[in-house]
Amino acid sequence: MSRSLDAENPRDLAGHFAFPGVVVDVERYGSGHINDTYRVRTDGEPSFHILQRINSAVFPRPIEVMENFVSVTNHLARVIEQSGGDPRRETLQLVPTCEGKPFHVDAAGEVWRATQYIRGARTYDLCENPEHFYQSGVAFGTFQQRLADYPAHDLHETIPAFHDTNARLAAFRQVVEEDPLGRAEGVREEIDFFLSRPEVATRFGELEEAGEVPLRVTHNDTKLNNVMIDDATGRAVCVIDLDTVMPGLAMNDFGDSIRFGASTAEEDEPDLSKVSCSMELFARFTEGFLTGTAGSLTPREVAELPHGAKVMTYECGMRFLGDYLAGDTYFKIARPRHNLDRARTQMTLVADMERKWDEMGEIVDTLSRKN
Ligand code: ADP
Ligand code: GN1
Ligand code: MG
Repeated sequence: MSRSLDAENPRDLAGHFAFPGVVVDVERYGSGHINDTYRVRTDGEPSFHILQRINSAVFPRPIEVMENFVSVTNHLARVIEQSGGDPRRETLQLVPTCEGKPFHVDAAGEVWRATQYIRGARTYDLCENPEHFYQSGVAFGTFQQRLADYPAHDLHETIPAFHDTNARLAAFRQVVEEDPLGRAEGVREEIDFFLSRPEVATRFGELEEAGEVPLRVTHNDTKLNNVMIDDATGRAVCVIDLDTVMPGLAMNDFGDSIRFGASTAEEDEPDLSKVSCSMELFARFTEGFLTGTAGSLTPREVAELPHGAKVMTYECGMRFLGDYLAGDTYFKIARPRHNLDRARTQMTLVADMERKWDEMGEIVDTLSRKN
């Protein structure tokens, strides 16, 4: 993604934050598609820290992102403390700047923040252990619970209409029509895959409008690699990547987790024969999510969970393909056609879910009776 030139490099930038000790090194970190993430090492205690530049092309008002971040993490810290947990490990917390501010604005106007590094834990781009996925379900469900009494109207909408799938379809139609790089001709089949399923795009907007499902404060980016899993215990420690915490639908948080974590291959796997939606992983996550949300979902929300998986996978695939057509301006890419590979895995998953539809419904139904 093109960016304005840095006036300062990440190492110099680290000097603006009140880390303990002197900065020893700064390295690129993680595999997120959006922000620039660095791990900073200092000679103090603790020695590791996370430094991030908020992607201003994706988040046009990064200061609002930071306002949300501060109030959501303060709220989470209070709730975690009240329930006897450790807020220093179970929620992200900001490391302030040397001037005591929550973020630093560099000479190019880019917004940087630092958080404590969650030690002894890691994120996974592919589920290696079904127990981890179960744990992530508990964590994302609990996350929703912990924010259940948060005043939603106080939150900024950091990306307007983020999971308005129908608006995403409209944007997709437009980029197909404009076809700025002439790439559409080579991917007709992929384009038709999304255009031929408009009912997937409209489903949740209609339910929401009819008042059949409630708006809640949700995470909205519930990939497995947005939850830290403890190396020693295999338990989920902390939900991260809070930039899209906004009012949203429970089914979307459920579904985004499934599209990423229940896949038998990584999101950008070029060999589609490796890609399918594992029913074992689907069931494990469902169990975790229902445990974490602890009876707070309405029967309609529970019944819509399989649709959540399909809608989110469809939406994400369409976003990847739209970005490929637009010239890869949104998601970071590491190779040509990277976004096309990502779009194809999502299509493969949608088609596989369509084949396994009855089974998905039965799993949710059975597990919801148990919980
Ligand atoms: P993006 O929005 O680009 O996905 P994330 O906030 O998810 O950025 O960070 C990218 C990766 O960096 C995460 O997947 C995780 O591996 C790592 N990471 C982020 N925050 C922390 C943290 N506080 N402690 C340890 N690792 C982190
Ligand atoms: C982005 O930031 P990251 O990598 O966790 C994207 C999500 C997509 C995801 C696809 C703000 O998530 O919406 O589902 O990539 N985040 C934003 O992997 O657009
Ligand atoms: Mg992330």
